[in-house]
Amino acid sequence: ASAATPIVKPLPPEIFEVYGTNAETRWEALSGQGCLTPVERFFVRNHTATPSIDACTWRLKLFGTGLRGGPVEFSYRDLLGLPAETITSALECAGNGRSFFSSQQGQVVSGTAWKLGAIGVARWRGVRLSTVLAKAGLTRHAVDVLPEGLDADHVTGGVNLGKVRRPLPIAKALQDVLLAYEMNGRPLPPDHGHPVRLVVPSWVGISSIKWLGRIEVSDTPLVSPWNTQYYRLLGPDYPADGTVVTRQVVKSAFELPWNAEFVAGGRQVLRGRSWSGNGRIRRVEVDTGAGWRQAKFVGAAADRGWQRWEIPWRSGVPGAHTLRARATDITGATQPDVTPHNAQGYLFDAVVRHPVRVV
Ligand code: MTE
Ligand code: MO
Repeated sequence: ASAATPIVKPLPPEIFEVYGTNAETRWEALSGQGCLTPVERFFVRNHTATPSIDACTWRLKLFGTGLRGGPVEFSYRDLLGLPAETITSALECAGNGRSFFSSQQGQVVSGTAWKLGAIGVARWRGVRLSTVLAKAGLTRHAVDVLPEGLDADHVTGGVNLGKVRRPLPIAKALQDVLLAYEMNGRPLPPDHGHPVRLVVPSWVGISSIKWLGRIEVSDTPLVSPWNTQYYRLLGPDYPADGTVVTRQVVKSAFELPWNAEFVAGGRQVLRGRSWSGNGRIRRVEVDTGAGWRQAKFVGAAADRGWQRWEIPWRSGVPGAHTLRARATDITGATQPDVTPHNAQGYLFDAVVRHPVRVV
């Protein structure tokens, strides 16, 4: 792919909002969709551009001090021959909701100004990372793995940070991480990591390395700019070198455009979705201007996906109105009114004020 087309799939403006090499899903484009995000509507976050990789010549190489022997390689066919597993899991950028630090809290943050569309939920099929690690000769002394992408080096501010890569503690690597080769029942599409990507459930999107090429397995802790410089909570409220970002937080969104229009006095049903890296959603409340009311769940609760919900609303007098949704997950974590500031704008979990117009 050339620099002019960093994303391969079509990006219709009614479905995506595009920022350079990244595209977020418009929430109104999920209205009427089921619990999975179709590939054609799934957000894309590319540090550079989507590479074109031939599954027939592709190899995954594992190496490092956490393995008993030398490097081990797997072909695409090798992976297809190993026991497969299918999971439903959300994939969400750590910076999803970042624009609200500025628009709701008046705070300065760096990074892509996502609204709430840097999330999707898919069915992922592949091989457990634990299976591949065991086959490669994992020792008891391994502490970290470092998956690395085959896309171009990431160059920022004149500095080459090398291949996109981020260490994962061995405990998480062995728990529920998948080497995925299918998304929603089809081979993984180019923009989402063809032929094989990592899917790290409940953790921030940067963990789920696309276009996987190599995995270092180490008996000493590993670092990369994506866990030292980026994807840390930095600022006065945090330790001097920040806190590493891992698990996702609880969020909610309405399946409505910004400034959606409603007819005065009309009766309608408002729909939305809530999700959390801590597990299933327990309760969702909605405020349309007259206090919090409990929303009704639609469909089964998903541990690693999202909870769809709906609530009736009789729109009032003409003018500007604000809709708010607030979710609580199984751990009791509830969306706060304000997210503590961090310089790079990660993990925004505060209740979002969604503007609508009654006409
Ligand atoms: N992996 C590689 N190799 N290169 C990337 O640019 N972006 C990461 C992650 N994996 C990235 C990557 C980030 S920041 C996110 S949020 C997710 O992929 C996005 O996955 P998607 O584009 O399939 O939605
Ligand atoms: Mo991300």
